[in-house]
Amino acid sequence: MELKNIILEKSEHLAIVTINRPKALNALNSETLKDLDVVLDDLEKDNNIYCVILTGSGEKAFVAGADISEMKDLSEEEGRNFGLLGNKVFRRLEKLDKPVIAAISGFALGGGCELAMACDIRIASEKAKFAQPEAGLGITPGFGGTQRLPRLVGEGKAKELIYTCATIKADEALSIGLVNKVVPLESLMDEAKAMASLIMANAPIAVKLCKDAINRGMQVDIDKAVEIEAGDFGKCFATEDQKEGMTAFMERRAKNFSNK
Ligand code: DAK
Repeated sequence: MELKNIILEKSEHLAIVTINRPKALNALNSETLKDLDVVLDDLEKDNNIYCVILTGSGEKAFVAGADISEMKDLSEEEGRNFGLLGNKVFRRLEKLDKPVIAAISGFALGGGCELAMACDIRIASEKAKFAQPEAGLGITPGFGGTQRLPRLVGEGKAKELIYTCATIKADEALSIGLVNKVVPLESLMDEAKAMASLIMANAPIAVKLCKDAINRGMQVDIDKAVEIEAGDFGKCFATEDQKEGMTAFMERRAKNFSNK
């Protein structure tokens, strides 16, 4: 697997994916999106990985958006292809059968904010800044911003942010529910790893099915959503980890999950 703009590291059950184009503040060009696609192929197949942290290299930016220098002269067809590639990759990330924590050091703008929103959980440093500046560039958010932002922060706030292109700081992002937690920059990765450890202490298949139930259930009405939940709940009873989790509770001993 040869990656040009992404570093993939694995340690025990944790994978850390770092977008690594610091000279362009980690802006997403098509090369980087293709790298991410390859990384997702790998993570999808790797049953030994239970949780993923997605971050940007350097302290200044998580991702400063889609690459404006690449987008500037796109034709309509090229623009559509770029958008299709980005949307395909973001959707794969959102549906990955492992939880993904975005660790956001600095700028998360445009496609960067959208990438963070395609993750399950967002932890921001106190220096992080968020915006959807697309309307100021003559475009609409194209990697899911018009859809995921209102689902996360509500329609009114999403419209305000998208129409005004306002940049907000980490504390405001926390207050509107765009991020889960704000931490000092120095402890960003430690905090992300600590949250990953809490997640990885639980039964991986159950966590995966929780993600599936939440993601699919949020897109349908409540009657269908509880059917989805019941289906995923049922699947747990075909796992060894359900027996182990409940037996360990009854026997008052530590559980030992096997991801089976
Ligand atoms: N693209 C390309 N290069 C970028 C970049 C970006 N988004 N952001 C920064 N850079 C580059 C700068 O050009 C500069 O490169 P050099 O000049 O050194 O070669 C380097 O990174 C450092 O940036 P600055 O010199 O500008 O650093 P400052 O500290 O002065 O400013 C900044 C930092 C983050 C405030 C500023 O760089 C900035 O405003 N960047 C652009 C932020 C932005 O507008 N992002 C949103 C991009 S639009 C679509 C799908 C998705 C999208 C669109 C369509 N389709 C469906 C087709 C998504 C669109 C976006 O994300």
